[in-house]
Amino acid sequence: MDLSLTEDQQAFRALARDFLEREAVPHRMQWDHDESVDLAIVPRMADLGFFGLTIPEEYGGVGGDYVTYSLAMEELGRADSALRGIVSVSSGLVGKSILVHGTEEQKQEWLPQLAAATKLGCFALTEPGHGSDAGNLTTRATRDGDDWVLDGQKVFITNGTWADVALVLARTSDDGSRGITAYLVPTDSPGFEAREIRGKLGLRGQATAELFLQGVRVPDSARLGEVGQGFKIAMSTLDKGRLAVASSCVGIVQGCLEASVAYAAERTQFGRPIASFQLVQDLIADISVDADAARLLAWRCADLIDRGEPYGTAASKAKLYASEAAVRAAGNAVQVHGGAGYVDDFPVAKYLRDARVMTLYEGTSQIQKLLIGRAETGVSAFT
Ligand code: COS
Repeated sequence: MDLSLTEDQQAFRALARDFLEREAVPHRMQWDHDESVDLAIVPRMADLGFFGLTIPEEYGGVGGDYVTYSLAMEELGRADSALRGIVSVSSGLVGKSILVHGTEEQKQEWLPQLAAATKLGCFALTEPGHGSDAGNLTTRATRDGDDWVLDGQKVFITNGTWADVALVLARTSDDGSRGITAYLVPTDSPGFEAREIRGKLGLRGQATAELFLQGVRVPDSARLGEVGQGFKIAMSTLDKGRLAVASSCVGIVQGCLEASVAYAAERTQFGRPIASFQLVQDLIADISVDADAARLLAWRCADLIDRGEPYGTAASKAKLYASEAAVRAAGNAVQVHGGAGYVDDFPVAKYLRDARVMTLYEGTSQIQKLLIGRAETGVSAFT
C-alpha cells in the first residue's frame, strides 16, 4: 500500500491552495455576507482546471484522476465550500452524468462548455415532497410527438439560478424508480423558472434555488440515457458526488485544525497560550484525528474509482464519516476559539454553518447508513 501522492497530484494541490489562498480566502466572508460569491472567479477556476478535472481531454477537460479530484475538492472545502458546490455540481453531477450516459452529440455539445465553465449545470432531483424518497418523485415528462413536455417543481437545487443546463429527473411512467427518465434542459427554455432560496444557514455564497417547470418542451435528443433509466443515472451519479462532498468536508476539518492551532498559539489565558492547556489539546487532537480518518476514507474511495473497482459503499462511508466529522470538528474549533469563534472574525463560525448541510444533502447520514447496512447484510430495508 502506498499512500504517497504523485508529483502531479502534489503540484495540483499546491496550485489549488495557492490560487484559493489569494482569490477566495480573503473574500469568502464578504461573499457569505452578500449571499453570492463573485462569479468572476468561476472562469479563473476553470483556467486552472477545476471544472475539467475528470472530463477527458477529448471533451475539453484535463483528464485527471479521482485522487486529484479529491484533493481539489478538499482545497475548495478548506477555502470555501460554496465554491466547491459550484464546481462539483456543474462538472461533477452534471458533467459526469453526461460523460457516462450521454450520446456523442450530447458530450460534444455540453462537456467542453462545462469543463471551461462557460456554461454551468445544476442537478434537479430533489422535490418538495421527495428528498430521501427520490424514487417516488412526481415531476412529469409527457411524450408529445418528437418532444417531451416537463411539468413539476424541484427544490434545494445548487447553481439553480446560475445554471445554463439543468439535469432534470422526471417521471415517464408510474413504475416507481423504474419510471424515471433524465433530461438535459436548457434553463432558458420557455416555462422554466428558477427562484433563489435566500437566508440559508450556510453555503450562503452559492445559489440554491427552487425550480418551476411548466410545460417545458425539449426534443427527444435532450433525453439522457434510456427511458426509465433516470433513477439509476441519478443514483450512480450521486455515488461519485458523495466523494466530492466527503473530500470537501475533509477540507473543512483541515481548515478547522489550522485555525484552531493558530488561535490556540496566539490566545493567552491565565498567563499562558491556551495551546498549553490539555483540554484545549484534547479538542485539537480530536479535530486532527477526524482530518486523517476522513481523508483516508475519501482517498480510499477515489483510489477505488481510479482502479475501476466498485466504490459505492466506500463513497457512502466516506460521505457519512467526513460530513459528521466536519460538523464535529467545526464545533470543536468554535470551542477552542471561545466567544471569538462565534463571530465572523475567524473562519470557524462559517465552517460550522457550511458543515451543517453536509450531513443532509446528496443523501442524509441516515441514507448512507441504510446503504452501508444494506451492503453489509445484503438485505434491503425496503423489501
Ligand atoms: N447505481 C446504479 N444503480 C443503482 C444504484 C446505484 N448507486 N442504486 C440503486 N440502483 C438501481 C438498483 O439496482 C435498482 O435497479 P432495478 O430496478 O433494475 O432492480 C434500482 O436502481 C432501484 O434501486 P433500489 O431498490 O436500491 O431503490 P430504493 O428505492 O430501495 O432506494 C434509497 C432507496 C433510499 C436508497 C434511494 O432512494 C436513495 O439513495 N435516496 C437518497 C437520494 C438522495 O441522495 N437525495 C439527495 C439528492 S442530491 S441533494
